[in-house]
Amino acid sequence: MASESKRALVTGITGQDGAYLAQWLLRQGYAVFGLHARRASDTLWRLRELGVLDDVQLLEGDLNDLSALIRCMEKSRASEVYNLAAQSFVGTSWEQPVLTANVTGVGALNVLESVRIVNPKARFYQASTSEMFGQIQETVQSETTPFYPRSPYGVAKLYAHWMTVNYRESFGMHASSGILFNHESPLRGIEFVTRKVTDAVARIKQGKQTELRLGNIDARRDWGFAGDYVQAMWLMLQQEQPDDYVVATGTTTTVREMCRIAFAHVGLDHEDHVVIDPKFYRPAEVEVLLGNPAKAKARLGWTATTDLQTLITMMVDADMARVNKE
Ligand code: NAP
Ligand code: G4F
Repeated sequence: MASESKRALVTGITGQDGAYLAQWLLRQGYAVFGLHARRASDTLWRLRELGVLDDVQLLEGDLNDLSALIRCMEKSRASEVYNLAAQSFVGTSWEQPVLTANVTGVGALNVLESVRIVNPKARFYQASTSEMFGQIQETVQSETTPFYPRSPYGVAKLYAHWMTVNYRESFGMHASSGILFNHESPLRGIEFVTRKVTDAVARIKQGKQTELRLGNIDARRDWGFAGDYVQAMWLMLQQEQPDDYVVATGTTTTVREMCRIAFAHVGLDHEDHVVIDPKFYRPAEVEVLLGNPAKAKARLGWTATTDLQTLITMMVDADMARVNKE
């Protein structure tokens, strides 16, 4: 039995980070509750793949339904609340800006409100993002770098970020915000560029596809492994004082180089298969992101353990096995 102080509610538990965080919290002895939005198709595959589906308790609800969130807080009696749910795909945020604002922005406020109403002493984590830096104002981004979001997603996340800061300052809540740079894994959604590439590499290698259509491959990202990053979320809520932290590797790489690594792992040359398709260009691009994780290292004792080569080869191997099974 988990103690009363080790009860966690995770919104977005069916997503990439939600699944890894659930696994991590279960290993720490928590009773883990997850907000589960009703969908027509299966969204539980990640929890199943990590072998934790039967160990978490799913509670029905949506980020835009405050009454359901209040009920989840009451039922779970959570002492820690991790708000990971979001419309998280940047590209979609131009097609569905209002939905993105409602879910990714106001949805976070709903979670904060449910905590304030039911148990204001519960500790709260907000999944903020390096997308808030957007058109970067400093070469290396830290907690003090000014924000300049470049997408409806980035703008919505910035609203949620400042509401988290505001609830900390207004109500004395233990509310922390992790400004996480891109993090990936074999559980990454297929629409994000790393997984789109590793899935295509597996299909091309096994003769099921010939080309891979991409947008701006000169963009640079600071990519880490999601399994490492969820530990930083947990560490933030174990601190005496709430605060905001950049979580990153401190290395930036182009999409082009990431492709080269993925294709080379199975003996292919990316230049033989990658086709540039303007359809995948964004109305406003974030050209480069590079984080400084010094504060997370000094205060949380957290560092990224997985370099890009290791991460991408892990993802290609997982997709090779998946495609082979199809
Ligand atoms: P993800 O795989 O896209 O997962 C998003 C989760 O949100 C899913 O569980 C999804 O549920 C849920 N969700 C979406 N709309 C919802 C709604 N209206 N009500 C309730 N749940 C809803 O995202 P991720 O990569 O794990 O990222 C986790 C969080 O960190 C997100 O907030 C993301 O914006 C943020 N973030 C991610 C990164 C990164 O590189 N991965 C970096 C910085 C910040 P369904 O499965 O039912 O759709
Ligand atoms: O993989 P992406 O879609 O991730 P993006 O836009 O950086 O957002 C991810 O990381 C954020 C943290 O910085 C999170 F907050 C957010 O939720 C999400 O997890 O695109 C990465 C880069 C972009 O510059 C994009 O233009 O790859 C470029 N790219 C080039 N061709 C492509 C493609 N991206 C996608 N998704 N698909 C392409 O075909």
